[in-house]
Amino acid sequence: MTGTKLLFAGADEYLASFQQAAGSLAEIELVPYRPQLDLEGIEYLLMWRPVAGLAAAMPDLKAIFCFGAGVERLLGSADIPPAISIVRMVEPGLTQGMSEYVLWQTLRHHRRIWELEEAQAEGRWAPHWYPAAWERPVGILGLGELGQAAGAKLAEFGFPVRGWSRHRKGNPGIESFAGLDELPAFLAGLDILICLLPLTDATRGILNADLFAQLKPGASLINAGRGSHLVEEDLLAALRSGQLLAASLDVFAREPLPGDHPFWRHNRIFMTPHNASDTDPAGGLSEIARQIARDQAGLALQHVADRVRGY
Ligand code: NDP
Ligand code: OXD
Repeated sequence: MTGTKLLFAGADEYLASFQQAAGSLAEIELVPYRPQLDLEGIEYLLMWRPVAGLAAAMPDLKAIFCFGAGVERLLGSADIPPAISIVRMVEPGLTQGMSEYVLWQTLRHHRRIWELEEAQAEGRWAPHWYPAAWERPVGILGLGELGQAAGAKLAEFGFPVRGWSRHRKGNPGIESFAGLDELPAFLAGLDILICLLPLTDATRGILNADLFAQLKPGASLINAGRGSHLVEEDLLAALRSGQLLAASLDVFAREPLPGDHPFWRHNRIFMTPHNASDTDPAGGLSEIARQIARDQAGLALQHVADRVRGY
């Protein structure tokens, strides 16, 4: 018996690892996309950046599975018919990777690791002081799949953790703030702010001067949501004034970040090239197989992006 066809329309560099993972999954037959392929009968598509015209050219398409958790590009693609479900990626490897990134960067800011690295580079023995974790309130903008998991890890490490979302949450160890009305109370006195929001009309540019001014002076920013959450000039100004001490950025308005961008040479901006976390091919395909089985059993797909709310 052959598995259900899943058209792979992702970047070539990911194809081999997904093919390898699909090899041990009887439920799925991964079909690499190429022009002139007969698309008839293929009901499911795996995609990250929209391939122009592809969804509309698939007569039997039922759902698009996004490689990643952020679906703003697919939602913004005018040529994906509205009847096609767009499914966000939720899988353990992606969640674990983001928790690792958040913990790694939070500890970098909590312990001001760069001061030790600079001292070592200069051959200086320079022990330094840092507060206890429980004296460092950490806030997570976006308390969804990734924010809740990362928040739980930070709480385990003893940080007082706050989370901001549209709807109130009840996660143990995470103080929940909901909606714009509660944003000032969420921000007040934060030492470290982490952005794990989806990019929507409501969240674009949210990391701006007005928001930075509401944090504790000398706070740090960690952005792993999307580059367009950040107003770049406001970050540079807040670092100059000392309102922000440092920032970790994984995502950028333009990716790859142009070589002449001032972020590259800033000694308080720590960058990673949009790989805070990646979908694990085996975990991602197992999740897709599970969802396809639901669909074939007449059950609703899960984690379907809502076109109106934008995530
Ligand atoms: P979810 O959809 O599970 O969670 C999104 C969270 O944001 C929810 O808590 C939601 O609130 C909240 N939210 C959305 N809009 C608003 C708003 N206007 N005001 C307040 N809260 C809001 O997404 P994930 O956790 O799976 O992923 C989050 C994002 O992380 C992705 O969209 C992507 O941009 C980014 N990402 C980055 C990666 C990287 O490597 N850098 C890897 C993976 C994801 P509510 O719960 O009330 O709906
Ligand atoms: C994602 C990402 O959205 O990798 O999953 O950014």
